[in-house]
Amino acid sequence: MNLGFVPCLTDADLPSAIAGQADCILGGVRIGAPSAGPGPEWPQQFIPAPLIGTTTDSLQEIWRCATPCSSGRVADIAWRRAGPVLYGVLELAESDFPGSPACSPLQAASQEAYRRIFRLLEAQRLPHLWRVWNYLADINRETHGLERYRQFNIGRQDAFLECSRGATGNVPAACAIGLTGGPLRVAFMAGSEAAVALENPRQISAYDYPAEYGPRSPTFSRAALVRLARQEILFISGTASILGHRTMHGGNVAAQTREALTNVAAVVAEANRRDRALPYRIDELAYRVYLRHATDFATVSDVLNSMLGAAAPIACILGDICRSDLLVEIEATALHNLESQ
Ligand code: 3EB
Repeated sequence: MNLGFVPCLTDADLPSAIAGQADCILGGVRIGAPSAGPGPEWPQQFIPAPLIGTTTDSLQEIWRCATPCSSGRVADIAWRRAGPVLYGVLELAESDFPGSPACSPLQAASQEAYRRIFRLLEAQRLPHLWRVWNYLADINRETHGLERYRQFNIGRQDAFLECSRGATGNVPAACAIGLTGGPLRVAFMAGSEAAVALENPRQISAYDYPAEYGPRSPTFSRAALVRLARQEILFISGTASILGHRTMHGGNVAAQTREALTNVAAVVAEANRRDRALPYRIDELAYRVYLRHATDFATVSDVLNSMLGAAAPIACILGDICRSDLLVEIEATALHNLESQ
């Protein structure tokens, strides 16, 4: 089993990346405009958020393997599997969840989404959730007396606890980004082997955030390092301008970008502490950068270029960050082939 990871593909690039072997695409994402024709046959998360700073109106990312995948659809999850690795996509409309005074529709939908994912993983005997990509409408809006991101955190944590997974320590890498509307959209990667969960020495673990950020802490680790037979994946979670548990540089997007990238570098250093043979470099990662304001693009782009060089593949996306005072969030992924390097 050999995986390939191809970020930042335009529609024109896609055919050569697929190389006529669509049954070998484990899954992926499409960011920006919807596809002109029918969607692909692999599980694809669609993120209907504008791309910034590019003339292309959509970008895709794919995870590929060398042999055809098995696939299925259960409980609204579209999934594909290649041996010990599974990629899945799920969308749940909040309107399908009536909620109650004690539990908002978003909280209920979030809990149900994770419950369904955990059930699938048990059924597939691939119990280890490595990375989750969460997108939800109006993430900073307050309803039911609580910001929607905080509602999501309650539902997510309840599902981890209900499914006996624990909500601290060895939890997946993740991101949680706000869009202007639409269902709760969750994509995930999971496998037969546990990932090594990494934390950032510059930050308090998110699962230990104090109550000022909501009644339940978010359930994610700063990064997940996945060891496969001949490969390794580094998933770096959404990373922002947070030191300890506090937002830094309110209102200063250049300083927030520098702080967030310094946090990414600190997480990369943590990965390298456990992985002596083949160090990761911040200029080799594939990035998604979320901006709250499209008008900040030039400023953010200058900082990214000066810290990463101009060659790094970066998708810049208009999206809301889960704290109102955060202007930018950065996530990154890398795949290493252990033998060929
Ligand atoms: C932070 O560090 C910024 O709730 O899954 C980053 C990555 C953030 C993941 C999540 C939230 C999440 O707290 C926000």
